[in-house]
Formats: sequence, structure tokens, C-alpha cells
Amino acid sequence: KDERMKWWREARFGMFIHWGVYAQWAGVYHGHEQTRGGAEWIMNRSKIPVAEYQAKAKEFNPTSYNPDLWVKMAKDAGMKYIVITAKHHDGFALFKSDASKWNIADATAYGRDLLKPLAAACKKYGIKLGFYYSHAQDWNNPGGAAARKLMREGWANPDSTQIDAYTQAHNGHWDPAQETATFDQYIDKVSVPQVKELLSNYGDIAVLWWDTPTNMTDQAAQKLQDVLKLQPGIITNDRLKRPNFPGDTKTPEQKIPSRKDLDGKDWETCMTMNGTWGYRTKDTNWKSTETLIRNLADIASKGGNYLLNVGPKPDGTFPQESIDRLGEIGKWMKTNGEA
Ligand code: FUL
Repeated sequence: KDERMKWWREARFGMFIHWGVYAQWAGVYHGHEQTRGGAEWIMNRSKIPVAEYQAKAKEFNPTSYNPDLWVKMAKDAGMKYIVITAKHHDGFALFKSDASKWNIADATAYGRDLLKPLAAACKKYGIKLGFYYSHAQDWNNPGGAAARKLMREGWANPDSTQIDAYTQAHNGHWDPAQETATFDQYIDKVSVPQVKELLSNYGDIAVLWWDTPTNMTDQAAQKLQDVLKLQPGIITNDRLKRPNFPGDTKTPEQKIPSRKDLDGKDWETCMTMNGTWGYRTKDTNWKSTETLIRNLADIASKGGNYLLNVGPKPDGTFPQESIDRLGEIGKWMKTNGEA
């Protein structure tokens, strides 16, 4: 295990990328601002019908996507690895998949795999590539789980009371289309095969970043864990299924543990640069570069890693505020950071 963890323990700094068709909505549904949570949650927060969400995805066409530039920005900032949302909770795959048509190649105007060229760019610059995969929650592929049974006040949908009653009676789902298969069928037909695809078709994969074990069983978790054998060197986090699948790394979110909370297990703080993981037009709550550098120093001094997020725009470019901060961190790193 120590051998497997070696590069990760030395890395200290990585880039998280939350990108998907939710970037098109950018936190707004029919003129209603999403008032809480990351913009990548808009389909669930606003309980957007499956057909409507998928119709909008047809227009997704990130013609300015330039993974070479993305990876170069990460590298110049001193980052050693990238973890990208191969599939977030909306179930949309950024890769060509035979397990579900709900993927970039089959469901959008862009029509081709986004991860292949990213993997090539990572290889070119010597940056490790990891995949975030929402294994349990999936709001579009039938049978997938849906967390959050209530919209509560302020969510961006005027019909919230009616929808809340429905979701409470339907285990978090808000659209009958989501329940045309069972959770076990979803695990067997979508989740397990897609993780196989991800671990077979993109070269060396450094990290599998599971997220939100909603409705997970130990049996389903074991099926997913077995797929990891395809990449013997892979590192995984602690979100597959608690408590029996602890993985390699703990994942404090948006916070830096204090020394007394450290227990010897490897850990990685993931954090947004503003307040959202997925792109959101109205979120201008950007942390200063100084804060980000202080965070990195704090985390590194305590032996953790900092996974700092970028939420690209629907056209495939990074928000300018993220580009600026990455550039400034890189400048600081050149004078103070790296040996
Ligand atoms: C959370 C997710 O629900 C968020 O959308 C985001 O991906 C974050 C890193 O993990 O649990």
C-alpha cells in the first residue's frame, strides 16, 4: 500500500473538475435562481423532469474545449493530478458509453468522448488522471438513487409543495421515468459496466473518487470494488459505502481538519474556489489567491492533499476568475513552493 500511495503522498495539490451538462443551466431554472447547494445539483434541487433535462443536453456543444490548455494550467499551478467528474449525480457520462445512451457521444450535439483527449493531455504533461464517478446517485439512468426528498423553501421550482409530496413517497425520485428499473439493475447495467469502461479505455487511472453512497448495499459496493482490479495501482476514497469500504483516503469537504482530528489515515480536502462545484454564473464569492495559498500551506503542513475545484463553462473554458487564481498560485509556487 505504501508503494501505491507514494506519488499521492508527495503530490499535495490536485485539480478537481466538475463538468457536465448542468453547466448549461448555471444555477438558473426558468428564471429561478437555485438558492442552495452546488449548481451541479440543479436537476435535483429544482426537480427538473428527465425529458426536459435531456432535451437541453442535446444543445451541449463545448466547442472551445481544450484539454491541453486545462492540463497545462494545472501543471503550471503546481498541481500533480486531476480528478474529473466522469459522471456526476445527474448520471451524464462525459465519455462514450455502451452501458447507457445518456453520454456525451450519444446525447449531445458535441457527439464525441471528452475524456480521451484529456487522458492524452495528462500523459503529455506527466499529470496523473483520476475519475470521480457517482456510483449510486443517478437521476437520469433508471434505477439510480436520488438523495434529498425535499426541495424545501427557496429551491428553484414554483411547484415545490406538490413535488415534495411526490418525492417523499418515491424515495427521492420526482419523475416516474427514474423508477422504471430497480437499484440493483442500475448497479449491474450502468454503474459496474461504466466503471469497467473507465478503467479499461483511458490508460493508467490514478484515482477512483466515489461519491454519495445513497441506497448502497455492501453487495453492490463489492461489485464495484471488484472492478478496481483492472487498475492495480489505483487509489480510492472513502465514499463507496460506509463503514465496510473505507478506501485509501478520507475526504473532508470544504474544510481543513485540525491537527487533533488527524488519525494517521491519508486525507484530501476538496474545496471550491467560489461556492459551487459546477459552473454558476451568479456565484461571485471567490476566495482570494492568498486564502488559497494559505490553505495549501496549511494542508501540506498537516500531511494532507488539497484538491481544488474548477467548474468549467458550457463552452469548455474555465471561468476567468479560476484562470487568474491558478496563474497567481503558479507564480507563488515558482518562488516559494517547489524545490
Ligand atoms: C458532494 C457532491 O454531492 C457534490 O456535488 C460535489 O461533487 C462534492 C465534491 O461532493 O458530496
